[in-house]
Amino acid sequence: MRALIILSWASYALMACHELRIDEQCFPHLLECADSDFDGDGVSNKDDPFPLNDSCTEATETLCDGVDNDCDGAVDETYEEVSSTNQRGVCVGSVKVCVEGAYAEPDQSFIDGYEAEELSCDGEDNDCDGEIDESLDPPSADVQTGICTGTAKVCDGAEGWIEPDYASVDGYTLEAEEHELMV
Ligand SMILES: [Ca+2]
Ligand SMILES: [Ca+2]
Ligand SMILES: [Ca+2]
Ligand SMILES: [Ca+2]
Repeated sequence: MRALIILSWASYALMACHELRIDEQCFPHLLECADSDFDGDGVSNKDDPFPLNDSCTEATETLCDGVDNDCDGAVDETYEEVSSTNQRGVCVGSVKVCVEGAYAEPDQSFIDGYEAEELSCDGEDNDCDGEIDESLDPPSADVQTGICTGTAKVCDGAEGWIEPDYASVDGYTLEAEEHELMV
């Protein structure tokens, strides 16, 4: 009989806590119950969306820990964003991914404008190494005659590839250009 009474009291207490959580009210005679932690998961009853289940601690999952914290059947389907290690160039703002319960660096190939090796003349640091438009292989300039043979275009950042300053080519003269264009 005594066991039955204790069991009944516990059931009442649990039910009361459940009601307290739903109603978000704090009745004086339930304060002790609200601050208890029946399932021992470290979250007090009043803050625990599942006060009787120690693996369900969140109303909406935020932890990347391999556990279905909100008991909706999906593990780590949402989690708190953590910045990825490389925050340079087009990688600025990229975040880590959650893989098997642990944060991991993202696959950078999915980042807009990312290049494993910088290839684009676009004013962007595409390979996220801290340098913009470095070590590019420029295409040939439009004029490939006379002393201008072999000249290459110049990277002008966001403007892209532009013609070189032909006047800076050794031996260049306006007459030479006119002559070459007439040939
Ligand atoms: Ca979940
Ligand atoms: Ca989780
Ligand atoms: Ca770069
Ligand atoms: Ca670039």
